[in-house]
Amino acid sequence: MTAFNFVGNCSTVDWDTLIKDLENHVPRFRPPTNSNKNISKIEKLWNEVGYKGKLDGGTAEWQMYDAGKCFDESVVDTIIEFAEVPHYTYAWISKIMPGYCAPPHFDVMQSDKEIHRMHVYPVDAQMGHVFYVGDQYITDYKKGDVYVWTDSLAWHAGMNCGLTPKYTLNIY
Ligand SMILES: O=C(O)CCC(=O)C(=O)O
Ligand SMILES: [Fe+2]
Repeated sequence: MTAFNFVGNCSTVDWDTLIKDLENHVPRFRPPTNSNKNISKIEKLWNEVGYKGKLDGGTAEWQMYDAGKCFDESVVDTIIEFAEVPHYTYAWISKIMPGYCAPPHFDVMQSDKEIHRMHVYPVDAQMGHVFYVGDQYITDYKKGDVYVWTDSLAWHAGMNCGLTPKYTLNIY
């Protein structure tokens, strides 16, 4: 069984404009600093093995641009229609700057509906942009490529050891 399946390339979204326009919005920054006492089990694991958030002088940082706030939700509607998925609950574009990562984790999302976990690449594959789900990696992809995950709770991580910002559209 594979961790995710390729649905196809969705070229009806203006990906270049979407990414460029994110610069006019303020993202949420993750993870919070370690001095926050309510750290999760996963953040404890990160600390144990040596990851540190950027605010604590480390290399873990990813930014989240939420659909409906930082970009138009119609983009997500286009994707789920393209993938023949009935609904979504959450969607954001993650951005990881060169030298930073989203350490291994799984996302537990609160929803009364079934979660259809997907990810979409808004930019063609670039040198040093790493993303894995379970034991599966994709290195050769085009902007607009849509993937549906087999297990919405799969472990995954992203790392940017390249020279340009790394973007992913995450849908739940
Ligand atoms: O952008 C990435 O590589 C990972 C982002 C991610 O896992 C998340 O936002 O939950
Ligand atoms: Fe995630």
